[in-house]
Amino acid sequence: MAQLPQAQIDTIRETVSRAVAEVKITDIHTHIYPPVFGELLLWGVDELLTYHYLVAETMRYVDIPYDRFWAISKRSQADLIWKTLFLEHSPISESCRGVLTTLDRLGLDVSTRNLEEYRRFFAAQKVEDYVDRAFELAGIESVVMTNDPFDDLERRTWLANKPIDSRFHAALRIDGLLNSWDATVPRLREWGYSVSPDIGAETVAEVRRFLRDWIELMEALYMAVSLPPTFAFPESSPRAKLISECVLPVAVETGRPFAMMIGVKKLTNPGLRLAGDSVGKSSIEVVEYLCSNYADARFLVTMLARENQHELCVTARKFRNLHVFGCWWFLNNPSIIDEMTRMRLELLGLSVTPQHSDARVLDQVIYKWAHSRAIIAEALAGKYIDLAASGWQASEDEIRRDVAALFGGNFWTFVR
Ligand code: FIX
Ligand code: ZN
Repeated sequence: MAQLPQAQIDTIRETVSRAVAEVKITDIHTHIYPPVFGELLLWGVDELLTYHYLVAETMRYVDIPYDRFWAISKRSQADLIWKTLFLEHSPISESCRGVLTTLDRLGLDVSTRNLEEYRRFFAAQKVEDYVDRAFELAGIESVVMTNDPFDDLERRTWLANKPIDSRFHAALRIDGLLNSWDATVPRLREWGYSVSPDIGAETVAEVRRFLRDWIELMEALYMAVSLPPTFAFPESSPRAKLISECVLPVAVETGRPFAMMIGVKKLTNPGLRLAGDSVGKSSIEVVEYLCSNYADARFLVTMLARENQHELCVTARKFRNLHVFGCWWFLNNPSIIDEMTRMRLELLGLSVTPQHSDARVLDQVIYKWAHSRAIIAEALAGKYIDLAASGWQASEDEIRRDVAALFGGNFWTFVR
């Protein structure tokens, strides 16, 4: 294998990083909303600072009782987090760095460390214009939301049939249905679905009706659920029965994939609320079983444990109805994004969606994509350089084609 001249290596690296820097992204999993959803859309510096990732990191330094922390205003929480993580310690963690990348990309002077100055900037923004600005800075074409019909505020907005910004696609989130069935039965009844806890034939039909109704109302691209490391299938449980009798039949009937986000231990430390969730290694056999026994259904899968990543890639090599996506949550860190992306490119080629932002605050799309683009570009460039060393020269158009597939094209092909 010939050693490539450095100039050629540099050219390939530049071509790939330009293609990755310029591609318009479809962000396939987020928790952001268009302004029409009101307070569900979080944005601005105080929301950035009180992101649950930063709450978890702050609580490692401060011994304030959790309840007292949650009782103070968001502004005071942000003050404490800024003081603790940015002023009393260097903000080197990925989540801290993310806040600074965002402020910098917005043109704010990070060197002043002047939180009040940053607050004045955000106070002057009009949310509709700010959505445009954030999408532009992040290079986003559209996002897929996380839409929970069991959230009252969200539910009311959908039932009000307000026009939804077409850059925000919906995903029907059914954690409430699958992970807390008993608590969900009375709500479904309230909404006119005659269901009962024991999931008989009528309940199966009614749950299917519920899913169809909300897929249609939201024009949902997929159904999604987060699942614990202990998730088992098949299993004699309401969750397994609802998946096999309701979710998968409706998925096949409507052509909507079923997205499984597997490996979260909810509220390992309840005092930390959203920041209290943790991770556990999950069984890949469940994914294998579902993909092989429900060949007509399509599965979007991301797993939370680093230990599951290799076997997930190998499983995707066995099942074309499985699409692997994202470096989810505790994996959304540069060293792990790099590791996972290289492994996925080597095992799955370009048939993967390497990243999603999981943005909970609108502004986060700016830093999460700035950081991930750079890491993915570096891993990808290495592949084209290896190819060139064997004499296979990918053209700029071919590279742009491949990059477009990774940052949204594959997803649209899979969901359509
Ligand atoms: O289940 C999910 O969609 C998770 O992404 C969230 O629940 C989690 O809190 C989060 O924000 C991860 O980044
Ligand atoms: Zn999420």
